[in-house]
Amino acid sequence: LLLLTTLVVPASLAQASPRDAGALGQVVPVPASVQPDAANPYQLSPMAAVSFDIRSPQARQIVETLAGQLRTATGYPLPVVPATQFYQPTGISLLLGGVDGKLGDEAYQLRSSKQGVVIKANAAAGLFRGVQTLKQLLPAKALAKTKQQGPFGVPGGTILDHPRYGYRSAMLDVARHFFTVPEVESYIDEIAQYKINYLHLHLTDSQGWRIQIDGWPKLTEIGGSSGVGGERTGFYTQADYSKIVEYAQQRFITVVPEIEGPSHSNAARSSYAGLNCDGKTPPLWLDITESPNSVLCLTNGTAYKMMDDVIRQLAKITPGPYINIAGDEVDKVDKTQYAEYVNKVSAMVAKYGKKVLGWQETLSVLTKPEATMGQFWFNELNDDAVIKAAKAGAKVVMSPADHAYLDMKYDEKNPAYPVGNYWAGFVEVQDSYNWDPETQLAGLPANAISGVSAAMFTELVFERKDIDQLAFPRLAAIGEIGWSPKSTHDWDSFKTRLAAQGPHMDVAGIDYYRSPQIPWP
Ligand code: TNX
Repeated sequence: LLLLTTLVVPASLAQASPRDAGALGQVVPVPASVQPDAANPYQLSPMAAVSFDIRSPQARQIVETLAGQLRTATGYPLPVVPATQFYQPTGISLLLGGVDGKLGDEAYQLRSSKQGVVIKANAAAGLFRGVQTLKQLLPAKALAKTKQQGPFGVPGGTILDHPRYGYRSAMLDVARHFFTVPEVESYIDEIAQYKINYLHLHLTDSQGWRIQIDGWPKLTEIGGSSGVGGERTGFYTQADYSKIVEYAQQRFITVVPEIEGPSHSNAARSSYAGLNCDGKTPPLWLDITESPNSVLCLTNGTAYKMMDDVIRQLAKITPGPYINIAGDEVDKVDKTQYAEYVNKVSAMVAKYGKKVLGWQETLSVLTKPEATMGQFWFNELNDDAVIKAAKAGAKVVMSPADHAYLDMKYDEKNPAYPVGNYWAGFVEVQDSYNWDPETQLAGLPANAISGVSAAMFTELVFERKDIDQLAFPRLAAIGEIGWSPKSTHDWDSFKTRLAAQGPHMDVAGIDYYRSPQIPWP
């Protein structure tokens, strides 16, 4: 083991040229370090077993899934069997331990040689991330949904990999257009391939309220009956939501629920008169724009009563650490009332045992900045306040719209085509890649940054296939910005590696945008 560790070269060296890392480095996001051993590749054989650390039921679940995927295309039996540190059957093995604990739960080592592929990690999360790498190293045909001709090789060598940031999210707006449980689950499968570890669900907005809340049935009966253009209406029962949470958990992705307020709240206000200061419910709002007076009444107590119920119930069905209280775009909200809302609702989140996430606007008014993680989306909105809060202990997630908003169109071609926005400009794949969380907002302390988020608002996203076209391949770029060390970031390397993953996206059924910037095979 000692020998092995010393063989692993620093990322900067291994990645100096992607060609030097050879086939073992053709992965997105690029691993922290790659030590190829081209003379010693593995070839999956009909005799191979797929084994899991006998101490880890989660490792077993991961290999069961992997074996299932590989059996279809290879036609090999690939039995799932237990392994220990001392004995691994020939084939693919997942083992706990053997990786520096300081690198965290998501770190893994992948070693490929003629004898087999061994993935080691401190926790099941790392084993899962390592398996995503393995699937990218195998030829795409090994994961096809019909039987294929071998060989099914894996390049030889050792990868030691760990994330740059602990928070790497994909945000999906299910409020403007509703997406069903199976539609969200298939998106979870897709984002998992790029080592995303949080799914942020934008559950409410002016055009729809999508989560059932006991005691407030009209939120979904009325507020769930709308959507942009009257299309894609609906909501999740709490059981539906739990299904999504569990599906994500099995892919080592944590769900973060978001409830909008005090703006972006027309659907709630159409449902309950008491949420309006004039005591009247406005009509449902079906437009792509924000409803003109979409502000919760913050003086009669009803909104706070509702939020306490909502957050208590969400906290109960959300095993992850965060609840997102939104708080964005509040020009129409009285400043004192806004500050009171953000701090009161933050206190509710804490009372029910969760940590607060909010959009960057909330960072302007916090009495306890150290208790919040703000999601940055736009420069020059409240830069000084963001920096000040960060210096006072707030954490910041970076999702600058001109790089990380997946709902932006790729280019100026046919701006009238309905899918996608362009208020933040056109965002080609290279724009999604060429930025850095540490320099996006000058003066923001690097140690305040907890990660990145690739955000998909859906006012102009109509069908499930639009999600694929917009997210892929840009989500892969954001995934790499968030996972791989800064020293490895290099557009020419990225576009080559991404191109190599095109066939993998094809077999995974991802209907991605064939950006002309990428040399697809
Ligand atoms: C801005 S980002 C919004 C959303 C829109 C999005 C469209 C943010 C905090 N607010 O309400 O859906 O732009 O790209």
